[in-house]
Amino acid sequence: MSYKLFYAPGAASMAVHWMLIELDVPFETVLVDIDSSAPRDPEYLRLNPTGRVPTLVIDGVAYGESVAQIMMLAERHPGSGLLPDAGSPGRDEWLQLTIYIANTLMPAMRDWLYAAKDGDPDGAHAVKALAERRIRSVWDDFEKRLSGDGDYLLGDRFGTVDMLAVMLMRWSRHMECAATGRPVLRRYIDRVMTRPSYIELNIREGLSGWPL
Ligand SMILES: N[C@@H](CCC(=O)N[C@@H](CS)C(=O)NCC(=O)O)C(=O)O
Repeated sequence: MSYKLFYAPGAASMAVHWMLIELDVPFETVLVDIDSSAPRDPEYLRLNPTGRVPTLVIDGVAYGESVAQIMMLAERHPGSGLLPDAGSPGRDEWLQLTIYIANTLMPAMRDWLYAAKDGDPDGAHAVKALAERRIRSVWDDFEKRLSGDGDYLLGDRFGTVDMLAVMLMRWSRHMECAATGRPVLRRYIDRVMTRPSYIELNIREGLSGWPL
């Protein structure tokens, strides 16, 4: 299996990069400058017509969508322990939470971060306010999950949903609803960030300064 990840530091590629590190499989990375105002390289657009990151090339075939990429990696490496096995207790809950993150949290984050670029800049304030309301309701859900016995979103095992959640919590750092402002979420972030894979990810992506 060969993997090539097109990424930008701290972007939606972060969770996929983290997953590859957790799986401890060989992979290549290619940096994409998503902040440049120059048109995206046509070569890149051929791989991912949205021009966004991440793009994951698996055995020569390019795929977009970070959550789908994580699920593809999970399927290709069964027994990783990063998700409940097919047919095992907890698998349905894993699917539900993964889709909830992809359908509810990720679009709200995109709306907040790109309100003025994706839409009418005059309406950006209202879009961001609605996005923030949606993000708060997800944090409420995560808080409930983390107030039980388990240390992680799906109980006592770290997994794919935690990589997605922590990446997205990081994105909230400049929002009024920053995840770190909630003690239960802050303790969870502090727990996850001690993982060697997270430390390695931050080194490889040159990230620092979160959480403060
Ligand atoms: N739903 C996509 C969202 C990807 C996305 O929005 N990526 C952002 C970075 S976090 C990006 O590439 N932004 C640059 C742009 O929109 O031009 C995914 O999860 O892969």
